Amino acid sequence: MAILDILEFPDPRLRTRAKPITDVTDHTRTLIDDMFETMYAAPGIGLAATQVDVHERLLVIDVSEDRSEPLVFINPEVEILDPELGEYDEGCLSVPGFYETVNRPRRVRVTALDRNGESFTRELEGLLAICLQHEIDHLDGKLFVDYISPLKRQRIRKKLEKDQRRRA
Ligand code: QAP
Ligand code: CO
Repeated sequence: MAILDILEFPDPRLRTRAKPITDVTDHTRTLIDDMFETMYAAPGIGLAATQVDVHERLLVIDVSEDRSEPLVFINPEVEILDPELGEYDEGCLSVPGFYETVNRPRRVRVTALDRNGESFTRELEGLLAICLQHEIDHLDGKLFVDYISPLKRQRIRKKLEKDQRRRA
């Protein structure tokens, strides 16, 4: 297993649109294991392949208190079940140190492949529904900061660029 490097905003690679996975192979499963290790180490509740510079439609989530419910979604497709929006203070491993309120549909149905390439469908609500939509956004090159005001986004970009220069 390996801890992977996480791309940080405003890295242009985070804007890449990920491609569907045609075959779920041992290579895919190794990536999944590395993504969980990376997410748990961070620590985070969700990680999309885009964030580790792999542009395939794959994401992992664990919103459980005791980190015991790893969920894998490959080629996820989401359907909004309830147009009602809920607000949540979202963060992101690619935007470290910043949290902003984002509104998203509260209830969704997702169809995806699991780590064995088997299709499944689940109805989600609460933090899991929010997190799934946040991670699918990554696969489409979108970040939660795209939903906030340009002024706030600019402020976050400047601060992170400064941190990144300091570390370089
Ligand atoms: C996405 O985010 C998410 O700023 C997952 O310094 C978050 O795991 C979806 C993290 C909230 C919905 C609601 C963020 C860790 C982790 C930071 C994460 C940080 C360290 C973020
Ligand atoms: Co994120």
